Amino acid sequence: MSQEPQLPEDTLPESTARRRMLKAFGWFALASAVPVGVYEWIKNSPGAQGVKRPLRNILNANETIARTYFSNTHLVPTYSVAEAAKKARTNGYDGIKTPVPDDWKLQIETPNRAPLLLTIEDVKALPKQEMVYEFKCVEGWSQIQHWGGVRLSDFLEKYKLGTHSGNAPDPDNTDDLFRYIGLETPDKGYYVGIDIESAMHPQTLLAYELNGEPISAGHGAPLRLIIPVKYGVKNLKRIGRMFFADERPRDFWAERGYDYYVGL
Ligand SMILES: Nc1nc2c(c(=O)[nH]1)N[C@H]1C(S)=C(S)[C@@H](COP(=O)(O)O)O[C@H]1N2
Ligand SMILES: [Mo]
Repeated sequence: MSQEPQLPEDTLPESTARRRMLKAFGWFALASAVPVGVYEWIKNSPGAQGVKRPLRNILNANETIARTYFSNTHLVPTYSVAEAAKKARTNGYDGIKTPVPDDWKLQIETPNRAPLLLTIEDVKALPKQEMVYEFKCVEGWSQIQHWGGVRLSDFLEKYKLGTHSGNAPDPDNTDDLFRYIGLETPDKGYYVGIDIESAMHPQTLLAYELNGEPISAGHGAPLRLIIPVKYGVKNLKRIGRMFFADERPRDFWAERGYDYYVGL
């Protein structure tokens, strides 16, 4: 994920000085490249195309820069809504073979804290993000799709989740974050573990809309994970339970031989 600066071998300073240089380069790269990338993403995102577009762009860009948790946050390319597939492909029904429970709630568990039960309205209370990107399945197909939901990082901030301290996550204190988020369907028939770097990526969404409509049962109603830095397998449909851990949560396809991280 991270790009190493290219230094000619014969000009390498002695090791301490080199480490300092690399560190300085890292901060420079973060200061210049990341905010521009994030800004481009916001600017090109369909959700920003309202009446107040210029103002929203500025607000969103500032907000996003302030909430960039990790320096190696590369953004996946985004597209216009017109480029999205009119009918999204469906694949994988583990954990979603029964009807969506009428009394669905998002169950959230953190070690040493009382569990939290949230409704879909609690999720929708956060700023809505729309994103058109290329969804990729390890089975060899991909499709440009249009999703809507809330940023997982915004959600964790609002409900003060994902930290050992019980405070809202803080981009300046990433050591406070649990290392993994586990997600399971309500019946536990499908489950994934997500590394915190990928979970806090600004394009990772708790999605409740596909093509501007509530997500259908087959695509993961009422709420699913959309995580563009991972292959389809990690994009769990019908989230029932979310939990935080420093040990890798169990993972359906990792248990069946796939790489645990399946990153793009
Ligand atoms: N609950 C659940 N989520 C799942 C799966 C599954 O079998 N069950 N399959 C995964 C795989 S392999 C892919 S490619 C995507 C497909 O999402 P889609 O049906 O919306 O295209 O869902 C992922 N999430
Ligand atoms: Mo997949």
